[in-house]
Amino acid sequence: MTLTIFHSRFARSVRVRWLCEEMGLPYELKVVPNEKKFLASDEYSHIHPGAKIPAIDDDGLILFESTAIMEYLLTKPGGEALAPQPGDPLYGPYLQWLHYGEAGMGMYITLALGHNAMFPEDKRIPAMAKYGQREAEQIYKVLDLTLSKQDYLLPTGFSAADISVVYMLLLAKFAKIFNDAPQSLKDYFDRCTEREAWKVSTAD
Ligand SMILES: N[C@@H](CCC(=O)N[C@@H](CS)C(=O)NCC(=O)O)C(=O)O
Repeated sequence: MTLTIFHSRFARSVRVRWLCEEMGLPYELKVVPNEKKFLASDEYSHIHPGAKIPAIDDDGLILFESTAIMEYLLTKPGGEALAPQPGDPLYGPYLQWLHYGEAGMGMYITLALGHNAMFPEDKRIPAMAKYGQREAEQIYKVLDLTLSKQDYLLPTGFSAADISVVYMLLLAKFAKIFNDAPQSLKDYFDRCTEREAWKVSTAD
């Protein structure tokens, strides 16, 4: 039984790896270049035809989309400690935050990342960067409503939802739009990234 994670440093595969580390789930890391040339190659397109990272190969079952992979892996032993189960009153809020990290936050923060930092200077569009930043400020308000009152997104403590959201806050840092975030979010980011599993998952 082998679980392979297709990973590149600081890519969304960090979420998957972090989760496996927290769950104590054994995995093999396949480090791939985060470059279109490789991602669109024949070698990788049978893993992710959309040319993105992450993907996993779980004993022959190939899956992509980081938060979907998380939901899938959380059904394995060790997952219950990091995810409320259906029937639990926190199941709904947990799903909300798990998906907010990618579906609700991803587009805007990625826009700011591209147009503030990642694209070559002559390809950056300031209006797009500003749009991403404005939306990120709204996102920060949403998160602050909860994180100014409790240490983690769920009142019961650290969960997989934090893995999803904290990863996106890392991209907000890379996008240079995290400096103005409320102190509650900065403290939250520091609290979650003190975890050994985070350190391992972002080391290489
Ligand atoms: N919604 C997808 C996004 C995947 C994604 O955009 N991954 C980035 C790395 S974090 C990527 O593969 N970028 C390479 C490219 O777009 O060429 C997920 O959560 O897995």
